[in-house]
Amino acid sequence: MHQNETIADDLDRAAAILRTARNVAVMTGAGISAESGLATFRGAGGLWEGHAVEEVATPQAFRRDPSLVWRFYNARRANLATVKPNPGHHALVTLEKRLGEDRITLITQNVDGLHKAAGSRGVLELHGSLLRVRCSGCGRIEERGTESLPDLPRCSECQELLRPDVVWFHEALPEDVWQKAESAARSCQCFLVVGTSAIVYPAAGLIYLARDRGAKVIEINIAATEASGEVDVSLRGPSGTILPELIKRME
Ligand code: BV8
Ligand code: ZN
Repeated sequence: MHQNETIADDLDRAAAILRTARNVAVMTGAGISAESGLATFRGAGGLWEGHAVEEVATPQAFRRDPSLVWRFYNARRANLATVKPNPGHHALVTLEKRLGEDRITLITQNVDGLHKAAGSRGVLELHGSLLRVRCSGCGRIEERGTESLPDLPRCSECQELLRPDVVWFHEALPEDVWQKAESAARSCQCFLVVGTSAIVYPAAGLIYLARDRGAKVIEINIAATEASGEVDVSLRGPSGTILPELIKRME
């Protein structure tokens, strides 16, 4: 059995699982945006100017050196202005149209806003979004897109420091978003996990929650991950190719 025969068989098995599932939950990570040109966290060693992401994306780092943290985020926001969704994002929009919004829940760990840009509705952004800022004083949230911000942007209402509206390490995820993601993982028959190393919790825990509640788990990734040993079907390849192929086989 040579390579692409097994891929074809696995794609057919995955398509059959998707076709028969009443409810589908999809969870994506940085890998789905890699083909849009956005660096993943652990692919490039997760480093930015020599800093580990876990060092910069924390409340402590922001308290210690807010302009360093803003330089990190402004660089990513500026880069975001130059990228667009890829066929993987668009395939998930097609899947949502095929299943209907009440039968699919799209959960993402990404903060790049590319699922919404592609047209996905009701995206659960577990870790927030680079396109929004939040006031560290009065808590106001503003959509600022990728417009360039000063190194130390301040709130127009209370003059306190603004921060990116993302969930940093050692911060709790937004309660309402987490609850919806958890209940989607509990009640789905198919959990499709795309482009994540399954290292970051509590997001990665959704994979095992779904499996333990009887869902079939399909993984799309270019490499093996922490979760690969626990999935029902593992589709090895770039999501920009695999996802459109998978959706096509659902016809
Ligand atoms: C919290 C926003 C407690 C910021 C991010 C157990 C329980 C709870 C917490 C923990 C726990 N164990 C450890 C923790 C602490 C920590 C954690 O998980 N640490 C890890 C490093 C071990 N978790 C937390 O701190 C969380 N907070 O639980 O607080 C608490 C609870 C209550 C009250 C108060 C406090 C918060 C976690 C969120 C952190 N914020 N991002 C920002 O982005 O700047 S996480 C960051 O990593 C990104 O959001 C990213 O999405 C996420 C996960 O990374 P991946 O998306 O998987 O990306 P990665 O590069 O790792 O992998 C890419 C994959 O794609 C690879 O597998 C690659 O093979 C694949 N790929 C590449 N190209 C392609 C591809 N696949 C397909 N096609 C391709 N073309
Ligand atoms: Zn304010």
